[in-house]
Parts: sequence; structure tokens; C-alpha cells
Amino acid sequence: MSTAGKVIKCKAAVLWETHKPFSIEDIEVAPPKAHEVRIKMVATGVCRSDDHVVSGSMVSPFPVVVGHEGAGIVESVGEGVTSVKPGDKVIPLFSPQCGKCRVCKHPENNLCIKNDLIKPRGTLLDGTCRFTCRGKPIHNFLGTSTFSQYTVVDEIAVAKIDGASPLEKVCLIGCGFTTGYGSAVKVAKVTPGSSCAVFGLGGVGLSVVIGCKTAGASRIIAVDINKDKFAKAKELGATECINPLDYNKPIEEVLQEMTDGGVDFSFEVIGRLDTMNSALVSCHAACGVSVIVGVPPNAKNLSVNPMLLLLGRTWKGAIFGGYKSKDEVPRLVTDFMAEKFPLEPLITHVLPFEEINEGFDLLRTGKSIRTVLTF
Ligand code: PAD
Ligand code: ZN
Ligand code: ZN
Repeated sequence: MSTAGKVIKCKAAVLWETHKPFSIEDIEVAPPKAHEVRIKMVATGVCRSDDHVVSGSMVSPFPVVVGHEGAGIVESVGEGVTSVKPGDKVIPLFSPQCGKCRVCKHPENNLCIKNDLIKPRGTLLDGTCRFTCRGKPIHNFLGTSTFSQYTVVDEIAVAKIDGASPLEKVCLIGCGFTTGYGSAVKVAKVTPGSSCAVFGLGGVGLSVVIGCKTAGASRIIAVDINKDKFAKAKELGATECINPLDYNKPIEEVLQEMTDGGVDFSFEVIGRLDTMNSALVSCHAACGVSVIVGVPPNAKNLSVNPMLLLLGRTWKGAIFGGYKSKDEVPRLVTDFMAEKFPLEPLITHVLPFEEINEGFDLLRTGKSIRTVLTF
């Protein structure tokens, strides 16, 4: 029996407040309104950005259904939807692409003004949510909310992908992989023969490593305080792995000494102010480029000596690897299917959705790279 046009009762992981576990609840998911799409989720990755909401370092209205690295199948569409239809395999886009705003029209940039990242409303574009639980409206997260058996997204925040793609793998293209890979190949524009330093070897940092290798970097120095991450980093292309805890001087000095004054490209993929500074200083003073990928703690400032930039360094950052999501996500899925890059090494754990709290424990204790939750 078709569920189109009806309220769907299903399970979702609701976060009622910060610093609390996810609570698997029975929720109602309203049908999609005009220009919206309701998706049956099949798989979703656990990303540190979701945990930033739990810890309060990323601001979101509560209660909320988080999750933003998912893949699923369209269940029904609202009026006026033309780019996807029921039965299509899709990836929700936490960084949407309206195609009409100043940024969407800019050839190089990607943070569409319709995003819900900068001043989070916790709603869809029309200012309301489609989730209710125990009679209360539940907020959206980044317009995606993938920690639910069903979710509703705006049409500008969903990409149709290859019907043959394995959703329990390509869900990583919804955030971690694309963010890291694009930060190397598209944002930094890593060049053949160059030297790179990657700070933080989680799912996103290791995807930066894959991007640096694809771009032909000759030295990829992986930096992490958890040495258990080094084997995977080497497998994916790191040429050296260093642990800041093994040195009695700042890691930026170690990197400068290792690379004749500093690397060509450095990446901060942790989300800490001190490592953002270290990554900046570890790239070459005159010709280095440093990219911020990690999400910094809310409302915290970094004090930087302008001399660090005056000498010629470039300091930049990007959301979602600089990719225009609706255009590029289907292409990245096609590239994965053509074996242009791997996703499997990033997936260390697969758990049933109901074990979401175990998935977050694995992330917090540094035991996982990516945990994929399946519905
Ligand atoms: P993760 O927690 O899996 O990986 C972080 C890694 O950093 C771990 O291996 C840690 O051991 C390591 N680490 C922690 N502290 C230090 C330190 N002081 N020095 C060196 N290494 C350290 O996270 P992730 O890979 O899922 O995400 C990484 C960051 O990227 C995080 O801040 C997340 O919010 C951000 C992110 N940004 C975007 C974007 O669009 N810019 C998208 C997705 C994630
Ligand atoms: Zn736009
Ligand atoms: Zn993410």
C-alpha cells in the first residue's frame, strides 16, 4: 500500500538536549510539501560534526534529529519536484545547491545561501519541520536529518545517484569522503610532486590523504595523537606518520625541519584552534597553502600574527570540499563505481541503526574511522 501523501510512523534517533545519548523514538514524518522529497533512509555514516551537536560545540535548535551523511531511496515527492522520483537512489545534501543565488552562480564557490549551516534554523526552507515526537515538533539538522528511517528534504538538497550504487558505501559521499577529498583536489588544488601535511586522521582527514595521493603529491605527512590511525593512513597514501606527543617541540617546527621550511599544503581536519594555528605555521611562509576543514568550536576566536600571511601564505577553508553538491555528488558516485577512489577502507564498522550510541562511542574513543548505520 502506498504511503505517499500520508504521515509515516517510524523510528528516529532523537537528541533531546546536549550531552545526552540519542534516544530511539517513535516519530511521525509528515508528507513532503511542494518542492520537497521524502526519503526512506538505507544507510548513514557517523561524522564528528554530528558529535559536535551532542557536545554543544556546534549550535543547533533542540530537540533535533541530526545525521547528515546518508543515502536512501525516494519514497514520495511533493508538488513541482522534477529532479527525482519515487524509487530513485539519492544522497541528501547538507550543503544545498539552489542554482540561482550569487554563490551557486559563482564558478569557484559552493556554499549556497539557502544553507542551514551559518545561522541554523533547524527547519526546511519554508521555516517548518516534518518530524513530530510525543506531540512535539522536532527540528531538522542541516536540512538532512539522516538519523531517521524516513526524512524529508528540500529538492535543492538531494541528488539522484547511480541506481546500481551500494548505498551502505556511497553514503560517505554525502559528507566525509567528499569533504576531505575535495579539500585536497579542489580547494587546495594540490599539485604533483608537492609536500602535504594532514592534521587529524579520522574519516575526513584520511579522505584528504586519498585526495593528496590522487593529485600526485610526493610527500604526505599524516599527523595524529592517536598512533592507531597510522596503519590506515599509510595504506591510503601517507608517506610518513608523526605523533606530536613524541616530540618536545611544537609539531609545526618538526614539519618545517622535515620539509625545507614548510610543506606546500597543510590541512587541519580536527576542529581545534591550536591545531589550526599549527597547520598554518607548518606550511611554507612564502608559498604554502593551509586549508581549514575541521569545524571550530562555536564562537571561539584565534589570534594570529598577520606576518604569517604577509610573507605570502594562503589560508583558506571550505565546506563540503568546495563541491557544488547537486551537480558533483552524482559524478563522485559514478567515479566511485568506476573505481577511481576507494571508500571501503574508511568504513571500519557497520551497525544496525538502533545501535547508534555504540557508533558514537567508537568515534569518541578513537576506535573507528567511519561507522555506517544501516536501517
Ligand atoms: P574524527 O574525530 O574521526 O577525526 C579527528 C582526528 O583528529 C582523530 O583521529 C583524532 O585522534 C585526531 N586528533 C584529535 N586531537 C588532535 C590533536 N590535538 N592533534 C592531532 N590530532 C588530533 O573526525 P572526522 O574525521 O569525522 O571530522 C574531522 C573534522 O572535520 C571535525 O571537526 C568535523 O566536524 C569536520 C568536518 N568538516 C566538514 C566541512 O564541510 N568542512 C565536513 C565534515 C566534517
Ligand atoms: Zn544557491
Ligand atoms: Zn559530516
